[in-house]
Amino acid sequence: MGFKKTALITGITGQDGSILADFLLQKNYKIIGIKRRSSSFNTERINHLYNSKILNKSYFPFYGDLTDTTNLIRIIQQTKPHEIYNLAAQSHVRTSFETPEYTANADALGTLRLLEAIRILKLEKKIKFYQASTSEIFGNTKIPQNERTPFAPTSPYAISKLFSYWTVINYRKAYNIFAVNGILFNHEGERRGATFVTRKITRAVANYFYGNKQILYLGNLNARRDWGYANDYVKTMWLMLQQKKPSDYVISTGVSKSVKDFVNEAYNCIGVKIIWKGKGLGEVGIDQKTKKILIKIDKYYFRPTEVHELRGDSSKARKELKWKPKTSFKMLVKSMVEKDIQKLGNSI
Ligand code: NAP
Ligand code: G4F
Repeated sequence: MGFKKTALITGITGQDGSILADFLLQKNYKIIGIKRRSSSFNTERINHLYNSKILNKSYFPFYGDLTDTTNLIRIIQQTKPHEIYNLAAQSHVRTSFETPEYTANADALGTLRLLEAIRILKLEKKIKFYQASTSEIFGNTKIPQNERTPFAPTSPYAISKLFSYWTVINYRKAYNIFAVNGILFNHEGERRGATFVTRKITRAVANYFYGNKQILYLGNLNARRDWGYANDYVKTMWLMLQQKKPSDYVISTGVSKSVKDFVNEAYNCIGVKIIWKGKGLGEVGIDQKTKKILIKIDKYYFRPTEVHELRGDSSKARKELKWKPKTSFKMLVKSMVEKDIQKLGNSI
């Protein structure tokens, strides 16, 4: 089978890696995926690719880890990809406060290791490099944030990602590598990890739909995020690598909503109106009809330092990449809730 190009995806078992793989397979790419060894299955999102390996021989998995330099060099040497998408990361902000050293090792040094591997193998002119940067690097700065906004990271995760951001720019300037940062704002979807707030909420709604009365415990309800749809966003990763010149881009919807807005919208999808009572740690969300308490606050989910609001200005991407998001907040929430209802329905 004549492949157009070969793409190496780190983090292929994650939300974005799996969606990007689907996208690139449709573009006739050969996919090299790096996955970690795990004691339990971590390939739920990419199991369908194993079939494409058998049918089309287009997906080739390798065991690897961003903390293991020799393994990264070997995989790149062996596979010689045209494009590398570095999506692997310890991507949970709250967890990064508990595992700061590991987070820095994977999220900061991991990027450096990949870029050094390109240099060591003398592939600077042959490989284009995409780095999964994040709106978290802005921290609590003026809204809306764009490519010119100063950075103020407020977590070990964001600090590690900012190290990677600058490393990409340095390697681009110093060694002429086509390397770019996609500064993506929060993007969610049916494959979102269950510990991120959106999926945590849509799974709770699905449970309630089937009569499970378990209470949903959340942290800061007032944080605001610019939530887009992951399936709209992965295309921009590819677009950035198809430009004539490497450059960094903010990808966002331009609309921010609070965690409480997300909860209201998600329960609304199953015809439940939430009313809020109390304040601070005592605030509760109640089903207006049944008067049952559905949501409570648990201080465990608060972060030592919080980013209060993220809202992106993606004018540069809209103009230069000719991209805009297709999915509204309402459509995103509906799609996630419906998928969780379907999934749970299949399992009971
Ligand atoms: P995700 O679902 O948490 O996926 C992370 C991926 O990285 C998983 O495949 C995970 O493997 C892998 N991984 C973690 N540590 C690793 C290591 N040391 N070595 C190799 N692989 C490792 O994250 P996502 O939402 O798809 O996000 C993709 C990337 O974009 C991440 O870098 C994230 O920080 C960044 N980002 C995400 C968003 C967002 O809103 N989703 C926004 C901006 C930036 P396992 O499956 O084995 O855990
Ligand atoms: O869903 P979250 O954990 O996502 P967060 O922290 O914004 O990070 C995500 O987006 C970043 C892009 O800006 C990515 F770089 C990163 O990898 C990840 O994908 O939390 C969203 C908000 C926060 O303000 C958090 O404090 O929701 C608040 N929240 C309230 N209750 C909660 C909870 N977050 C989680 N995870 N769990 C809760 O119970």
